[in-house]
Amino acid sequence: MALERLGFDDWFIQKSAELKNPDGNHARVTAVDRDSYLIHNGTAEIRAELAGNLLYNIESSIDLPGVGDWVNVQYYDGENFAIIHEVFPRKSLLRRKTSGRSVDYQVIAANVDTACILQSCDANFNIHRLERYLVMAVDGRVRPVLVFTKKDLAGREDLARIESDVRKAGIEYPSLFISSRLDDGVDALKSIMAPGNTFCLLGSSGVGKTTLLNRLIGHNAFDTQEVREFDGKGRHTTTRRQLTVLDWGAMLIDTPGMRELGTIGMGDGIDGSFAEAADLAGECRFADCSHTKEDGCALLAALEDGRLSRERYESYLNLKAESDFHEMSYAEKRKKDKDFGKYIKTVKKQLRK
Ligand SMILES: Nc1nc2c(ncn2[C@@H]2O[C@H](COP(=O)(O)OP(=O)(O)OP(=O)(O)O)[C@@H](O)[C@H]2O)c(=O)[nH]1
Ligand SMILES: [Mg+2]
Ligand SMILES: [Zn+2]
Repeated sequence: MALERLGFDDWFIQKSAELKNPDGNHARVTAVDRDSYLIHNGTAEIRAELAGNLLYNIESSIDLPGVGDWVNVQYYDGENFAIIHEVFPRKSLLRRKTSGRSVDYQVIAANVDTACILQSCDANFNIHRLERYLVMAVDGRVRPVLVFTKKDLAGREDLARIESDVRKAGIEYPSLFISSRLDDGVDALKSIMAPGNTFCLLGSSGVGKTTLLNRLIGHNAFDTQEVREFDGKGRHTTTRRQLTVLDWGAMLIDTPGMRELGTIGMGDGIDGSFAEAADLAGECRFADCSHTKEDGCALLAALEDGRLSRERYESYLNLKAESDFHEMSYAEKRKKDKDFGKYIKTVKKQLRK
């Protein structure tokens, strides 16, 4: 299998010129499990680890290779093992705030063309969660597709409610209702999964990401587990991010279900997925309008005359506030890290004198 079949196109060929070693061995990261990696070079999947130098020079966990990244590697042990030396620039990136109080990003997957955002029709459907996933995708330059799973567990009214909630929220991305159990709607998804393109499954634990992957593979290649009886939540069965090349040539990344979906510094993603609200915000009289009380606020005017729904207005402001707040702390943290780096360098220099 040539590298092109794994998605290495003109864009990456061009970007390779920016690397420290443009002529290195290129490969794609296919699995990440803490500090151990798998890479594919078109011929074989090989175990890999990070070069000490790469680890030493990163400023943030976002700079670490993630599943889907293109990397430069050096082979050892007769091509049975590789060391990752460099990460290619990314065409697109799904990332999220690391969980807990730290303000940093974590790579979910890189160089993804389409994100399949899964919610199950029975219990998991939540319009605000959906909005967060959309922000994440749009912010990362990834095309979203909404996939509503476990159609077999939902009644006609449930499906109608989901459709109308999505419409009311002004969400216009393509959507599919499927049942992996009954193999219903899976072909429709398959038909949009073009060879050479990379897809990523996103969604809470238990919505049926891995079950869908197994369906597309044709057998139960990966573990799945019943959701919990008492609250219908998943059991966090999948623990590593993994890229599978499907037999018709499309690639699909399965991910562990996410507990938290913080949006730091995702202003672009928010403006992209709330385009009409963002356009209105551009028309406010004051550039620093808070859209809550000012005269000449275009958002408030649109809210008043019904062009913008209250739900949409509130989601937009909430996500913006969260994103801006974290952006500020993130910028501060980066600056501190940088200052600290400079300080270490000066100390080292002085020691050498
Ligand atoms: N009724 C029904 N159950 C399904 C369907 N798809 C998946 N399930 C069940 O939902 C449960 C959870 O599925 P998984 O595929 O493990 O969920 P996941 O999203 O991969 O979860 P994590 O790996 O924990 O993130 C399993 O018991 C599946 O059999 C479906 O279409 N219909
Ligand atoms: Mg899973
Ligand atoms: Zn305003």
